[in-house]
Amino acid sequence: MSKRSAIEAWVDDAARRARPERVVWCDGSEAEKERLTAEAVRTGALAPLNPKKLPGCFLHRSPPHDVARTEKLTFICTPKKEDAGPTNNWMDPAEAYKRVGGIFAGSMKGRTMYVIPFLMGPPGSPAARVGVQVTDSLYVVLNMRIMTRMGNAALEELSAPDAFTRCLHGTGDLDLARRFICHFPQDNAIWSVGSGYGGNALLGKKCLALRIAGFLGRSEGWMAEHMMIVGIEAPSGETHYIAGAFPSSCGKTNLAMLIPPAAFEGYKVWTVGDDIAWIRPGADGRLWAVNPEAGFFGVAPGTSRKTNPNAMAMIQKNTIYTNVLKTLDDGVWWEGMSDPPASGTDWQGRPWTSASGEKGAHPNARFTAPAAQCPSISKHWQDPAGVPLSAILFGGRRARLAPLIYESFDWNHGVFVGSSMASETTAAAAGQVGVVRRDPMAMLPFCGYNMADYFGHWLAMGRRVKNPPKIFHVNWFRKGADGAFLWPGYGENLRALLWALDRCHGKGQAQETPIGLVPTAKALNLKGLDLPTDRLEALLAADADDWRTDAADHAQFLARFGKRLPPEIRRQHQALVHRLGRVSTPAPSTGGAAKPRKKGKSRTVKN
Ligand code: GTP
Ligand code: SPV
Ligand code: MN
Repeated sequence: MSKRSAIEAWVDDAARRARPERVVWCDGSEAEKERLTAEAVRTGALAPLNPKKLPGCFLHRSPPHDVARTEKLTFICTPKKEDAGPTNNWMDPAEAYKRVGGIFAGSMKGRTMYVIPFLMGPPGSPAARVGVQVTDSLYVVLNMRIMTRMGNAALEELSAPDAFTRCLHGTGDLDLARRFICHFPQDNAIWSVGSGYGGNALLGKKCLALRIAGFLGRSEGWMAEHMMIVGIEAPSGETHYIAGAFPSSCGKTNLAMLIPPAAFEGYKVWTVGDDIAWIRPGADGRLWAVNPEAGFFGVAPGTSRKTNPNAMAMIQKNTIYTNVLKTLDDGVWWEGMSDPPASGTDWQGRPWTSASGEKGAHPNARFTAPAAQCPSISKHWQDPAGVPLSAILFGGRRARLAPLIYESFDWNHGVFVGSSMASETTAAAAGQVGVVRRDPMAMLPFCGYNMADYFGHWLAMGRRVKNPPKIFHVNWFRKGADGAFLWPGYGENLRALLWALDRCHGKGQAQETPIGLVPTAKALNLKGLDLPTDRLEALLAADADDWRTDAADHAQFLARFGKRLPPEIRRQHQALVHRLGRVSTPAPSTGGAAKPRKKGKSRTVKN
């Protein structure tokens, strides 16, 4: 069997189903990009932008009901429902193939089916994985070209004829009643119909690199995480790497590209990845991370020369903009980028004025840009071995409760902290925005199997490595009584990262509290930052009553997993309740209630 024959057979099968007028194999070349871009402009999938201001940049406008991931229509189709777990939508595989197959059948009549071989992970890396996606969307092809290594480069990496993830995508009619994003981990396959948007349609990203990869990683001993990866270079020239899991639209891209505040001269920050990390144990007993992607599909609103200058520099050329405002001179604009232009064309293609009070860009408007264009890109971003992790961060948007940063007591406690994550929902997914929901490890929408088993896998990984990274929790989004953010965020977040790295190196003062180790007021380097003492105190506070309430809610969440929840997570929960000094609720599931204890006196601990 030739290397390509299994792919060819699968593509033939897809074509027999969708019945396109023609099938075009993508090779990933520059000439092909030019040709497909011209075609996309001709058919209206892309609008040209000002070639002087934004060379090689184009604008795409999605239909208004296809502007975010649709989690309600995303399914894990394992033979047994319990293997998808209580936090995933489940569909029987036979039913899913039938339903999605029915919608897909004949859906490309008169259209072109593009075949996209793609590689996730650096070429030559043992971590890299090949996928093949078919699609009838040029927008998808051109995004996949930026976000993955597409074309011949991928075929060359195929280790065995059958070793590819089958990614079937059809735009369909975009009707929500006929939209399904289905994952078949046991078949290494993804079938997605009815959406042309981001994570629903660029199947290498969340579908393959998180849901399918996570499933594979569990049996193969590695992890697929919704994490950015950043390197912090000290003035000494030493670089340490940190991975961070924050839910969608909660700051990964910005943290990965941060520019140190003026007071931190000599520090450099290197971007390895902004959304996904594949993590495996190294021979040195540490965890090593690679970024499987080749580009950034970043949130536009809030991105400015002040908040994220690296991203702004990155997106001045060869960038696809999705659902932003078009200015009168064919430039782009979004809320938070700069003072608004007087008028323009909004994300839905309607005339817009700044006086209208309407949003010019969709809150989930995005840019797609090649990683190589990022000024802070790390020289190791394509290193086949990845980078060694000193620390892992969990974080989210929490107006209350969580301090700016705290350290977990050890790996298992850190896994428990990850399981406790919660965050205000954002425009990255369809549905209500701003409501707090549990989102363990920022993976609630992306875990391809039972999340109880996922917690178990995290615990097992800790046992497997001698020098696991330290685990921290961060919150850049705490608000004061006036509703304003207490912390300036963005580049200033480096101050928290440096405390975390201090802790990794046996330095940095911490206060032991029931929730973990919180920096002492003096331990954070606040040089050059005008932060009143009471604000700092508010940022670092962990209110016991709030935490008891949260622990009760977390218990309810964990109870959903029943007996499948690893006992260690239950034990950690009981220990937290115990430390909080009063039992406010029964412990999750069958576990007995913890003994009440007097609140321990806080003490300052050295590493
Ligand atoms: P996904 O691509 O959806 O996974 O998101 P992400 O985690 O990469 O989020 P991103 O960095 O794009 O940030 C999302 C939004 O949060 C943007 O509007 C940012 O401007 C804003 N943001 C990022 N970091 C901070 C911060 O430190 N403080 C505040 N206040 N806002 C921030
Ligand atoms: C997210 O929603 O977390 C994203 C964008 O990074 S998407 O590719 O749509 O998943
Ligand atoms: Mn994401």
